[in-house]
Amino acid sequence: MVISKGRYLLLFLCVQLVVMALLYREGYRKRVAYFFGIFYKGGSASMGLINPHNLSQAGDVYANLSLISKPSLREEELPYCPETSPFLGGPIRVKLPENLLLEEVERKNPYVTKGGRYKPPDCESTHKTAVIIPHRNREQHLKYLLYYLHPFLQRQQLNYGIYIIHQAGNFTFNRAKLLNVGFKEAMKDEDWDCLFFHDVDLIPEDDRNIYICDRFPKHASIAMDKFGYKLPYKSYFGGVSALSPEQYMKMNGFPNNYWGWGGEDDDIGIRVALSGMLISRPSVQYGRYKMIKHGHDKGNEQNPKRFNMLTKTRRTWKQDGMNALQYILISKELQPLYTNITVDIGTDKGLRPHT
Ligand code: UD2
Ligand code: MN
Repeated sequence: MVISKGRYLLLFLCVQLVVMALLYREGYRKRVAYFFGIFYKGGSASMGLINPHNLSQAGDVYANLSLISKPSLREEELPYCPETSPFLGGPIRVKLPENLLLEEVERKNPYVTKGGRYKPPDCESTHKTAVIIPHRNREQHLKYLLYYLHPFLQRQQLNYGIYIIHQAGNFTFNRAKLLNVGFKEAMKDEDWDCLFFHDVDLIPEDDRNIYICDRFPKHASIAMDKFGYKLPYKSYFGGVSALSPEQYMKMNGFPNNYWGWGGEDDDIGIRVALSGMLISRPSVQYGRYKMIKHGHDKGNEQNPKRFNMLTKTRRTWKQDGMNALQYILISKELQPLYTNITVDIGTDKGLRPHT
């Protein structure tokens, strides 16, 4: 009896293997590989552990990149990337190297392609993330951010693209409107499933802060050095945040009418609540950032109307946002490390006529 039971079990296993093999041949390769992957990993995600590969270079954001290589498979044959990337290293030591050149950043990131795009060469990523950076006159900060962000995202095995949204002209800066432009232009390129809205001067300090979207809009920069690595107040939404296209459209994007410094981040936080969503956050251990020290920019003076405007968000959010966005696209260039979008967003009086 015991013997015959054993035989049946063996027969059953053989049938299973044959079915698997057939599926594999039939082009279900990825799914089967994924299935085996689950067993292989033993189901234990090791998010809390420091990868042993790089113990000697702990904290160096470039430490694990040399482990990434291109197998001799065609792109459609690549397996899905594992749930947890094997290249994560945990905390990152942030130092700002003197005399850094963009060419050096290019050299250190050989798999990044034109327009600042990347796909893992060894597996198919299940995440497509665009990073949107509002910018004017902060070239030095941009260089440092690119130096850290590219390897950071590659360690997370993401399919990603980096967009710089450059405000043309000298009129007062408008961060939130630039982010709306970034959303619109990035979505024309690709069906991104997550957008990270990222200050140019914030460097992430832990690669377990994964740049993917959550069920609710995510505020990622919850522990910044400038606020003593604590959230300054509960509804705070400034710095780095992440929304899926659905979440973004549900709140009608960001406001277009905050000119100058301040207020727009709180308005965005209020929109999240008004459209019936909550704020999601990473753990404080992971959501850590260093802000590169800077003074006040010319052309981004404090917006004195911000407190008054914030009392009106409930009445204005449905009228002002993605549905009222107007701008003139001046250029879109595919640079080696990023896509540069230069845009005329006009002034508080509206768009200037073409000349
Ligand atoms: C805080 C928030 C920021 C935003 C701002 C108020 C943090 C870390 N960030 O930043 O998200 O809500 O307050 O508006 O608390 N920029 C330029 N050129 C300029 C001016 C601004 O590129 O001339 C961009 C750049 O990406 C910068 C961002 O706008 O990081 C925010 O401006 P900031 O860094 O001067 O303001 P800060 O640090 O008080
Ligand atoms: Mn700043």
